[in-house]
Amino acid sequence: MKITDARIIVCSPGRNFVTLELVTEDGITGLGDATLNGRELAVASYLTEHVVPLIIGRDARRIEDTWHYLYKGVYWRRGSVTMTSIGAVDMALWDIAGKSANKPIYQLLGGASREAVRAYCHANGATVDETLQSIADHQRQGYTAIRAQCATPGQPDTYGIAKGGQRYEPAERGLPRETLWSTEPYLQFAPQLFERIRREFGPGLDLLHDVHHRLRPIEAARLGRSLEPFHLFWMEDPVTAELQEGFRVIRQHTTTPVAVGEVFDSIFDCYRLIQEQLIDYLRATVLHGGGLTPLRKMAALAEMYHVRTGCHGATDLSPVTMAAAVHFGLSVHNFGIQEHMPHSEETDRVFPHAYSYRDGSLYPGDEPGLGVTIDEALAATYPYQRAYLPVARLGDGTIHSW
Ligand code: EZ4
Ligand code: CO
Repeated sequence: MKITDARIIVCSPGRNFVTLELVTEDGITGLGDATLNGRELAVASYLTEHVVPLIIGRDARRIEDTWHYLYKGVYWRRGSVTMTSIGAVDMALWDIAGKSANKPIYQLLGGASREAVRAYCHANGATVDETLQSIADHQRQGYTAIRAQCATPGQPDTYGIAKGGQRYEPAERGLPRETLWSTEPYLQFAPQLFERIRREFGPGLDLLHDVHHRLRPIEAARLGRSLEPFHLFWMEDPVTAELQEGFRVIRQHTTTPVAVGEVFDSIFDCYRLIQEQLIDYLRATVLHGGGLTPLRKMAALAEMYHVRTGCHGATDLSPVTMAAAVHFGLSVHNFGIQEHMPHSEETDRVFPHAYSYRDGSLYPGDEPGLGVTIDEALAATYPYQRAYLPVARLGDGTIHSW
């Protein structure tokens, strides 16, 4: 089953997406998401110039072989642009495998390990009252696990806060916005926020929180310890994982569970964190982690060490990646939870999909493959628009992790 055609579709229905479409000699098409937020065209060009010529004529059934061909064959291994490109090809090949077997992909991954993929949503607010209101609204939509973010008083640019009732979307058109970050007020405020939330909503609700890589290890240890009375489901990205030893410092001081990995691009980013049991949830995505092929291996390693999956599911991953995450989460034994940030209506119209949300969970639907298509005519009405994630500075002007 030879691959005869490969196309890269760039569109911007509210935000930018890059999509790879592979076509086989018998006319089966497979879709792969290739979106790298803020660096979209680098992946589009990598695929067009360097990957498409390599995969035309290859057997679409040889998924594992193609993955290693692209991973080892590049010589310059890893890196987000390379791994996002390989992830897109891998996703598209699994889509083709599912369609040619006439089965949803989770049926090729060992079948369903559970009835549904539990999802958590985002509740955020410029004030504590707004965050409490947002949690209540999301509970009414059926969510039983909610990520809570709130602007630190006096710091309107705190990560994760939407503008004027809109949905939170970090990338903005034009050049990067500069935001201001201050650690100490945040460390004092975060436990006050979760104290209020527990008081209002009781012990039953699962609460998550994203630190977004902004702390140093000992600061993260202090945060984790100060949040212990409110028993979070997880504290996400407390420090950057470039310094893996940082997680040891956190672990020495707190029992608050730790999640990390939305920027990981291979098992080499996390094998020590897993084997030393320094984390509890692995957030690598099917896309930026290099595809379903390597994600299954990461999950298998994590399973041995009681680490569960909690895949990134922000809106900068297209519905193609969301579908892959739902099939993966339904099948993998050590699934923990799936992030769910619903896409805009514009995005859902461009990418009609079989997966759906109901009562706090995601369901893959019955379509063969990933169950996602792209309306190319509609996509063409939304041309690419340059957009960047913000950057952060400290009060004295020093650049900080955003
Ligand atoms: O800021 O995906 O947990 N979710 C997140 C996201 C990230 C964006 C960056 O592109 O941290 O909102
Ligand atoms: Co995050």
